[in-house]
Amino acid sequence: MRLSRLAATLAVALPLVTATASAASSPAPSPIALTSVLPAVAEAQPDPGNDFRLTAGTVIVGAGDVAGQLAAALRPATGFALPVGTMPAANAITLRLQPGHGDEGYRLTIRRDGVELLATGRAGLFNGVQTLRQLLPSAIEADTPQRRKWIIPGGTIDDRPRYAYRGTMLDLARHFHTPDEIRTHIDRISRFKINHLHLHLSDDQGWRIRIDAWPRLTEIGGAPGTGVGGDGGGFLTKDDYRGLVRYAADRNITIVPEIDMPGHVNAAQIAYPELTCDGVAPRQRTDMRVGYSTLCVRDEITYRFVEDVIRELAEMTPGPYLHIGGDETFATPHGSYLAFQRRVLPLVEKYGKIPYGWHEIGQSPAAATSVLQFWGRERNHPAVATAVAAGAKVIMSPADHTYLDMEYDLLTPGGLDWAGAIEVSTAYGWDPATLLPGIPATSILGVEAPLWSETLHTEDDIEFLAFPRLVAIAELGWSPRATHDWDSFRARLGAYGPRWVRDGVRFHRSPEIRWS
Ligand code: TNX
Repeated sequence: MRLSRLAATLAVALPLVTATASAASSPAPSPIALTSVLPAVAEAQPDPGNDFRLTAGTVIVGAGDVAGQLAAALRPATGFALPVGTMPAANAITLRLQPGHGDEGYRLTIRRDGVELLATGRAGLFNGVQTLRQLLPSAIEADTPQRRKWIIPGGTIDDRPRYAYRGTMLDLARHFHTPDEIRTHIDRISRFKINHLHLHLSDDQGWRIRIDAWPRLTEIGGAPGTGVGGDGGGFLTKDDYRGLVRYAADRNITIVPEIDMPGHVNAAQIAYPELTCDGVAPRQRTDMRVGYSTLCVRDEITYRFVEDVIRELAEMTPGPYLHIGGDETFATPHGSYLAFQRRVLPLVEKYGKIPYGWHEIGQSPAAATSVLQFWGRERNHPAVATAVAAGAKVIMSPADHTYLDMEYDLLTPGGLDWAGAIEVSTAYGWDPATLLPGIPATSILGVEAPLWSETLHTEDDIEFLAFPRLVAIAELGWSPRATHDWDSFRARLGAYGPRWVRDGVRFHRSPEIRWS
């Protein structure tokens, strides 16, 4: 009942782009506008009256696995067979590779006689399919008159990303989340063309990835009771991790592993007291304080440990980046921090990966070939500017706009508040290109929204804090600057609500949005 009322509201509230089409002609116009997609598409040319209607006879044509993914996504809702073939056909959605659409871009042409999706590669096809899914009504429109169902609005979309890197982070250290929960999260985020998932795999409380050369890291650091407040615990086996890498890749997402060092290492030092300068194991810590632990920068064993960890992580990570943390090292003297980075950043390159770290690594001259993740709230950052001038690249994660673990407001449950309350308009209201003065556009790889897990326990907690704010960050990262418009964004977001309801996503019903 409630669902069908939502659906009815959705159909009425959305602008009827095809309203001018002849009412007498069949099919009836789509209730969805070509421009309603999240994140906003780069270019759209509606062609009212040229809508495509998906029917029991529609076929999907395409050689690769994305055609199968599209069919699998549409079958449950429509109840149609949607066979997948490789021979050209009528009444078809055709996926085809064609050069000229960029690494992740695509062209989608929707006409009465068929739909064609063109892309240079698999990533573009995947992105085009996400767009196509949003152009179909959501399955909850059960009482919509049959003739209005499964209509895709006519026209052409030419779309491509503003930035190559559009990420989010999940902290597995403060509260562990199982591979199943991570897969569900991957499903959710991939709908919005997020293409990197950064996993924060170690911290003071726990160590969450198996390292064969140092097995006690997970035997002790991944034991029950190693979450914040003595909760939970757990870790990923190498098979778990490799499985997640593949699952993510199928959804155009690259996993970015992080081991945080030289600070945030209390769990590692309990497992291996030789990683402290005095050789004494520290006590277990499951509180939320930061900045008190440090590796022993002058000891050679530290670098044997770090190299083993980097080598084993690099071996199971096909993606280009390996994140070595580097934040909040209040227990590491400045000179020691620089000495540490001088040895560790090149180790990442030795194993074929691009060194990536929180922006503090920018203090090191060795960071010139690294990627800095800017998480600050200040807007003038000389060390970041110097590193960028020397060649470093930047990913923008300003805490006061992108931190998904900040509370929405004083009333919503969960989240911290040190970077302020972040409602949807705050997450949306900034520009990665101009946030830091003096950083040239060519040095910015993209955006990432981190989700630290101090206050997260369940999958619902993840979803509540991530959605809808992550979609705001996805749009800043994907859509051209010229399309950014709060009123347009909030209207499209409001119309998306019923899809999250259908998918069982417990999103924050922000009072800033008029939800359908
Ligand atoms: C700061 S931002 C941290 C994390 C905490 C987070 C909580 C950053 C690089 N470090 O250690 O989990 O705040 O919001």
